[in-house]
Amino acid sequence: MSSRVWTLFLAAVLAASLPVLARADEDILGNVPVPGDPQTPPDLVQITRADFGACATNRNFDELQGGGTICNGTHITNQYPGVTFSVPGGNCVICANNVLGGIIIHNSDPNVAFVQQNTNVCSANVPNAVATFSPPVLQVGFDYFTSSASNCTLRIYNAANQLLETLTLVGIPDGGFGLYGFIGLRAAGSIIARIEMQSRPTSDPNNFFNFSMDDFIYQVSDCATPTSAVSWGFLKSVYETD
Ligand SMILES: [Ca+2]
Ligand SMILES: [Ca+2]
Repeated sequence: MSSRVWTLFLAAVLAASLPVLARADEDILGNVPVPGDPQTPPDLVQITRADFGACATNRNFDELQGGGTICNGTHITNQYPGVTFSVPGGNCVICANNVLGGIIIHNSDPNVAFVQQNTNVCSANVPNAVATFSPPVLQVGFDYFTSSASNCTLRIYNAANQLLETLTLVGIPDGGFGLYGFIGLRAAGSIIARIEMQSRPTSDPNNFFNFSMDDFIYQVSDCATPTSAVSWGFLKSVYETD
């Protein structure tokens, strides 16, 4: 290797190892807002599945009748108290899918929730799947399974339909199909009334891709811990005989 080539090589290695500076248009989570997505304070906090407590509700979709990619399995809509799922704007649906669930590795089997967003399976490229909470929740998240070179976006709205936060992540290889990861956000209070879920190819932000989600988890508020007085009251009620 000549000295000039060696110098260029070292410069390339150095450039690759330099920290990436935050862009001015990044929010506090390091996400670059999508054009047209206003960022309304206050920002929410990115969380992992470990940040959910024992009182959280997890929907694994595994009790539903699973089907194939054309959504001949159960359509996921209003089966669950507290949360309603929909795909506004066309005939795209969310459905229990055990074919994809069998191919994908990092999901709870048999089913994933397959989210139609693309004209290869439904009528229109629709931008969002929606989950609406009643009552509003403190935090929400889910495992996502996208095509390769695609991302997953989670948008949070309050009951006044104000956009509170947008988080976009790219997963890591699932090994069975595409990319997977967990995406979740926590608010300062129980104000999350609606979320939008979306996957786009990283090369074309104006297109939308079908994706899957699983183990959709939400928590209305911080989980209460029993006090000693409650425990004592419970013990008394159990042991008192007079
Ligand atoms: Ca699987
Ligand atoms: Ca599942």
